[in-house]
Amino acid sequence: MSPQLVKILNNSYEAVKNDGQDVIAGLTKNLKTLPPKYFYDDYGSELFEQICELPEYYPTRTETSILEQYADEIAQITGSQELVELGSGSSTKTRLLLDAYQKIDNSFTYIPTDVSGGILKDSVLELQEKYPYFSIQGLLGTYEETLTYLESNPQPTRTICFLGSSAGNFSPQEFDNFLTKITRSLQPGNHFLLGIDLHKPKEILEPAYNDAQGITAAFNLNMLSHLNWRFQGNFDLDWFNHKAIYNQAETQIEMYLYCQENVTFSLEILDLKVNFQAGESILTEISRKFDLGILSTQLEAKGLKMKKVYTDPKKWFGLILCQA
Ligand code: AVJ
Repeated sequence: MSPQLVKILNNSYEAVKNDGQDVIAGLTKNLKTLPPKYFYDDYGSELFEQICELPEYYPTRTETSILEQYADEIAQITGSQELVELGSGSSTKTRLLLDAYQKIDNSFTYIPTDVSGGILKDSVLELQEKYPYFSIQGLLGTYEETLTYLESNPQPTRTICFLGSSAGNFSPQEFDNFLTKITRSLQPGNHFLLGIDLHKPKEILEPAYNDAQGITAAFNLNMLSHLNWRFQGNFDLDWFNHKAIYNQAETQIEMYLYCQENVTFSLEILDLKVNFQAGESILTEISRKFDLGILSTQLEAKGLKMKKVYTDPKKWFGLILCQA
């Protein structure tokens, strides 16, 4: 058993002081935006788990099928004694990797990391029962905080995995910065396993983000509830509508919350008032769809050598194994 189930990375003075500055920056822009990390309070993480089960939402299912086929090979190639997962959520798919590593070696450390404390603690407890010989240490914090921590705690056989195409939330510039931080968190020989969503027709993409049951809509709107409790806000969710569109030119899904009235809301803790015109929107998420060729050039440029690319028969999703 690890001494601490979950180590809290985001309670330093700097982290607390900076909390919400990104909300202020996003909501005071001409075209309003909010960072996707605010989807994931405990309820939002639960809604995301439900999204993963939706008939229209193909990514989780497709990535799982790839992992079912190749987890053993990935465990063998990497031979890692430590697996760090960024944005681990419930760690459901990761169990396929953990099972594979368990076949090789019991002295193994799994480090799930997330911004949502509830789901992280629950999954650490569950995993400790399922993998009694593993050492399991949760890290609560943002990607930034986690990668900074990892950089100062190097490990000779580390693998960092980043599944589910969460990398699709980054703008190209943010993705570039993120990859720089990944390489700093890896020693030469360490591995990086990246799951990414690939190009596909709009007719598949748009329903995946506008599901018939309205779970994605609830997930999108929940960001405003999260801001309400976190920053003492008074957003009225009834004024907002969810809509996701596929931007063909940028090859990305864009998720919006449209405000239907002229209204003003405030976030007391941030000392912020926000005016909306009827029809004005907030961009809450981009979900980029990748091209394997372009991505491989980008990874290699960062010193991440592509060792294997796994995909499904329809080439809807990719799992890239790189070595630093
Ligand atoms: C967790 C960022 C990979 O972009 O598909 C799912 C989030 N948003 N449905 C995605 C999401 C709406 C998801 N990622």
